[in-house]
Amino acid sequence: MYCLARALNLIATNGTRFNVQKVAACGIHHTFAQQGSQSTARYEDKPEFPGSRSRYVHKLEFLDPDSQEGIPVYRVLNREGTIIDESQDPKLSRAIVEKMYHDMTLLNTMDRVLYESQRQGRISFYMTNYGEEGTHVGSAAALDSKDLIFGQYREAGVLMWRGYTLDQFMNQCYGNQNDLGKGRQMPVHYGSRDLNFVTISSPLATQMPQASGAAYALKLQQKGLVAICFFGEGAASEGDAHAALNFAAVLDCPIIFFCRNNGYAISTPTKDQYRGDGIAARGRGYGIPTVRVDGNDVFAVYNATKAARDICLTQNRPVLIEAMTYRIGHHSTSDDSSAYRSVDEVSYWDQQDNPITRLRHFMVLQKWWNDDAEQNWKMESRKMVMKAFAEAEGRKKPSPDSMFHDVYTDMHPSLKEQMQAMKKHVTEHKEHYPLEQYDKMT
Ligand SMILES: Cc1ncc(C[n+]2csc(CCOP(=O)(O)OP(=O)(O)O)c2C)c(N)n1
Ligand SMILES: [Mg+2]
Repeated sequence: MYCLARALNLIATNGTRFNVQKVAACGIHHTFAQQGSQSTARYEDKPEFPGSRSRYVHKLEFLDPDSQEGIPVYRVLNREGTIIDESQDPKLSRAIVEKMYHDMTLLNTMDRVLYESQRQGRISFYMTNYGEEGTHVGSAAALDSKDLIFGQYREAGVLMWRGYTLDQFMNQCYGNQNDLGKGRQMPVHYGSRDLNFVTISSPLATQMPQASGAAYALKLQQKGLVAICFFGEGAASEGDAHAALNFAAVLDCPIIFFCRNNGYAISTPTKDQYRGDGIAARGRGYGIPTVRVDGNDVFAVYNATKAARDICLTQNRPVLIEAMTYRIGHHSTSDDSSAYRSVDEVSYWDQQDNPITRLRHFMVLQKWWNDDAEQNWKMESRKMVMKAFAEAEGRKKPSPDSMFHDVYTDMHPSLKEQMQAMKKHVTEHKEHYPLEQYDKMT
């Protein structure tokens, strides 16, 4: 009734030149469609539906994603290590580039040792990062060290860049008394309050809505910081991924969603995961600025992350980066990827499109690196890894009663009772427990 009255009022005051747009917004525009060709044309110009921001068309056409070209892949370095377009050179100092290379290769060496140690039954589980080193180091290098990081699990290089030490990696994987997580997590579930890296959660996409919420908090605090959320293309199929992306977009949160598209979710190849143009194609649907980069090009990842961070802070909105890469290792030590992909496929990425090799080519061209440097670094880095490994293995496990701590600020009486019962039992039957491997009970 209100709309009709308003429309009639407009007719009374303007004759046939009434404000059609306003009337149409009330939902009764059909009543006036015949009032004159001039006004009909005007109000049919633009759909007025809530949330609509396009135009009317008069030809029936479906949007066919298959007829559109895929989103391009941004790249700075070619496979031979040459910068393709000088204007895209991030102009990083020799020290920074050397740190990038050191971290990428150190990660590789650490992976090899820890993978083998799981195979020998010394730790329970491990996940390697082979092939994805460029996505880790390129993104981490472009962040402020106070930016808050939410990882999935295959981002050890990000932590390494931040300063998580070999000792800390090893202590966590061994769950020993020096582990920051006090031995309460599976291996590779790292976390560090000091380094602003939120502890890894196994259930896929757990970190995504948490990261959006944290980014919202960062926005309210106005400290000039962003959150970055790493996730795999497989995790992007979770409902939580949708919630995270949509909330961040609608609430204008300063967050970088960094998707590592490595071709597989365990044994499921991308062609069986989605029908569209990868994860980047979803950015438009959420209204999020998006870029797809060559994840095996550490400079491209660096430039994209740096620019994404600027967008987050200057425009107060999320950005989506899809970094294309390849998981060269098995999914984890619980997986044998030879059951679902060929050796040739894996060795192609390892030999022909490897992020470490590409960066090394660049450094050699700059005369910053050579075979001698490579040999020396290989020996030195392996020594560092083996030292940390041996020390972590030799350390005791946390005391058995430590598992009762940190649940409540003041221990709940029922929990206290359970702790006493456990202590009594273990003390009375100590011949069945390898207590010498554990820190003393309090
Ligand atoms: C909710 C949930 N479902 C299933 C799993 C088992 N799972 C662990 S990793 C993984 C694949 C994830 O693939 P992707 O996100 O692409 O990461 P990638 O391992 O390739 O780095 C699956 C299915 C899980 N951890 N959580
Ligand atoms: Mg994957």
